[in-house]
Amino acid sequence: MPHEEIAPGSTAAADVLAPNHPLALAPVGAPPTSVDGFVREFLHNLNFTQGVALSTSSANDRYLALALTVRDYLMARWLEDQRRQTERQDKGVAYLSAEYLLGRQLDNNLLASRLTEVATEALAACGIDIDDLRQQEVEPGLGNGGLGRLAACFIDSLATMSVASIGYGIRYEYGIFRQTFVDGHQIEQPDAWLTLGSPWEFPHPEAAQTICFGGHTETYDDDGVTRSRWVPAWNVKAVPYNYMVPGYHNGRVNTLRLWRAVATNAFDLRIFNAGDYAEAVRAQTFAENISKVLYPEDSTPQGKELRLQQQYFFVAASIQDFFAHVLADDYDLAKLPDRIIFQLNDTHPVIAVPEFMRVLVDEKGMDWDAAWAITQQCFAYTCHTLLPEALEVWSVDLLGRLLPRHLEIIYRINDEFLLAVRERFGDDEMRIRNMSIVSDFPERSVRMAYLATVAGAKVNGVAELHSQLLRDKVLPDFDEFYPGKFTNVTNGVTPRRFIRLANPRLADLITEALGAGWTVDLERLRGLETFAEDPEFRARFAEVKAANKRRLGEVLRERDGFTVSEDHMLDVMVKRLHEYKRQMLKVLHIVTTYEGIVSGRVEASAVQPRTFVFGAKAAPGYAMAKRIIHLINSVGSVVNDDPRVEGRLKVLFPPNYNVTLAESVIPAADLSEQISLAGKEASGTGNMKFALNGALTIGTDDGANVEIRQLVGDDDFFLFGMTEPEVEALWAKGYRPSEVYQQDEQLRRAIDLIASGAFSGGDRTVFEPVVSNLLYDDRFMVLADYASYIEAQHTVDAAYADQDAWVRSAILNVARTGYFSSDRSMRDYIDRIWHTPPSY
Ligand code: 26W
Repeated sequence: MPHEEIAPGSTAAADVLAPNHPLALAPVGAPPTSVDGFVREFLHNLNFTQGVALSTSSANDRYLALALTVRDYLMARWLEDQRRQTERQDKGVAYLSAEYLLGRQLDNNLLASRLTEVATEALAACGIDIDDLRQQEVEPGLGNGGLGRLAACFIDSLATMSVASIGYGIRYEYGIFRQTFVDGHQIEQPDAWLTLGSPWEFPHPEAAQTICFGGHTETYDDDGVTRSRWVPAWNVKAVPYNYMVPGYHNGRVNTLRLWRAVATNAFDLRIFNAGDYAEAVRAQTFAENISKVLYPEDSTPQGKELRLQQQYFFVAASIQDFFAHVLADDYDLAKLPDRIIFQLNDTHPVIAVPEFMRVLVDEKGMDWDAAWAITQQCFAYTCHTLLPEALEVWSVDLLGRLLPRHLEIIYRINDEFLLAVRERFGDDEMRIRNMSIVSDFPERSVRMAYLATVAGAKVNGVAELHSQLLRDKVLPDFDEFYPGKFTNVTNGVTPRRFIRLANPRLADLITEALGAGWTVDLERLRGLETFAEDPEFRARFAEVKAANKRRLGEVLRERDGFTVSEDHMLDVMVKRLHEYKRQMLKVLHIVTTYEGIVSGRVEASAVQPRTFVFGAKAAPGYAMAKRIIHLINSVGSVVNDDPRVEGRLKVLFPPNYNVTLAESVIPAADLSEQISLAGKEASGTGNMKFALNGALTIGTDDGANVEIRQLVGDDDFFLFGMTEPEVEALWAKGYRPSEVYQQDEQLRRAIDLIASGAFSGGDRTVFEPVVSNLLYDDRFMVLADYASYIEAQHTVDAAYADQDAWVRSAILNVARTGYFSSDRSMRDYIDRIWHTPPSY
């Protein structure tokens, strides 16, 4: 029977709730409330916040009331941690990131606060299936891919490890676009994630900061000292929205602070009264555009003014916030490096460096040299790419218009840096040109990665190979000039979201085998190695995988009308669509297998039944990536409709791959495709999620694949393709893809089939650009690695035929990849970069 609605209670005024109040600080270690208590709070929120009765409430009302209830149980801890962070003035981390790809919050927050069971039962008592409410939540997709998801994993780990830290970013009104397919083509729709209300955020308009832009600079005499100041032309308000970041079962709640842009003067009343409404709200529209939408470009910067506005907007707000609300008023500025380290998540927040200098020198009156010495200890920089086209530069012209004082500061930093380079290496003009932060070609511009490298106390890549290539290929002169500055921190993923939440069956099986505790000490998964030898455990592990496939089947049926065959190998490639990641190589494998069967050359029964699953968004302006999406969909239609391969081959490409879908797809996968050209994928983090969920990897020697293979071992990893030095050697020798095509009959058949129009209703023009790109350009050496890839896929087929051995391998993958917990990444950042004190 559903409970009755309840009447409002009364509370006495106090700073924090009385200790016996149901929402007051509960001891860590037990659920903070009973089922009855939860029912009462839930109905209270439904009645008094949503303003509806249970009987008339919508699913969204119920979801919101549930979210508020969970939130309430985290609140006392959050207030406590906020109080402690301002009280204790020891060193903390400010993570500066333009992206946080958070995924749904409800389940994570239930898990962190031990409320999952209590809430499930409480809702059941009200006649509600909690699963229906989970589906209500639109995930905050405030990121593009790997970099944004990494930031989300890191803040989860920081909270779980009780590290004093705060995440700063942008509260985009529209996150990454929603992808749909029309006739196989990608169509982008705006992601209006806030429409039905966002119960996880706490706006604080009273704590808004003013952020200035434009104008000019001038010098003035300050008691005999010549000083500079910035006279800006316009400004906007940055309003903070706080989000709870609960640690896992440790009673800790950190903060993520995202900034929203609003107009300083909502509108000009004079114009409004004169009747020109459009003109009156123009300023407002202009200001609010700054946090309106996430740039969907991944790895190819669009030198757009609005993007630079976004970057400066959020870092300037964060630095002001730090000085105004985090740092004690009487704090000795000379000791700033003992108090704060700003971690720069790629170059997007690097404009924080001149902003910090401007605040110290122009506003706090500090001497330049002292300020620079401090700044160089207060920042560290993580690089997430090796693609030259992804290294951000800003034109001097634009910087001068938007941030004139910052440009001056950058020039001075560069002048002094180049002077020091001359002192060390002599007048080697070539080297000076190569190292200059300000470059002259193709137009006068600022190389943000160089600025970050000069300013940062440390510079890190995101996997061993990547960090090595960063030192050897991208920034060799800097490595020589700054010995000890470069380091590595291999990426990681949070086991809370990507094992516990995404794969509860596996989580339970692991707990049964190893006991509790592995979720926060993932190296304990090693203990599963012995279980891999136990036939009964293998059977149970196989049953978990099978159940996950069934669940994925349900999700995809509901979402897209797809059917997933349980007896198929699930071969999965999910990641952004980019040529360097080589979805085309996967397509060639599918077409080769298909062509082999339909031509009669290969016996269908000789091929393991496989379902190929893709998930990928293409940047809206990336024409080749969109064509490849169209090709995948077209190959899928033909293959799925062809009775000759029925029951053998299937291609599924659910649209709008996001964190929520990842949580269903990854636990169901048998084979993980990590097939980038060696030297191109900085790390990859999907690769880690798959291995930890018991998929075997087919992969190149690239990014973190290298470390995964080292840990897992060659017997349980399908390696193929050239190594990075081999790639370099082939370029040096001269790479002619058309020759590879001529010499490999199987490859020729696959490419010819695409070129023939077999996947485009006989129209040969549709995929002609894809084909000629492969034959005559092939920047990512798809054809060069083709033969090796196909051979490795044969090995996969043979291995899959022995199910028991496959399952053993899968268990060993889980057992040996505990290293890839983002908790370990955080420990490495603390030891190698941040040197923050033990947590409290
Ligand atoms: C628009 C400019 C731009 C440039 C670079 C946008 C986004 C980027 C990112 C650096 C791209 C990115 O997400 N990189 C990925 O970062 C992950 C986390 O470290 C790595 O695992 C991936 O290998 C890397 O591609």
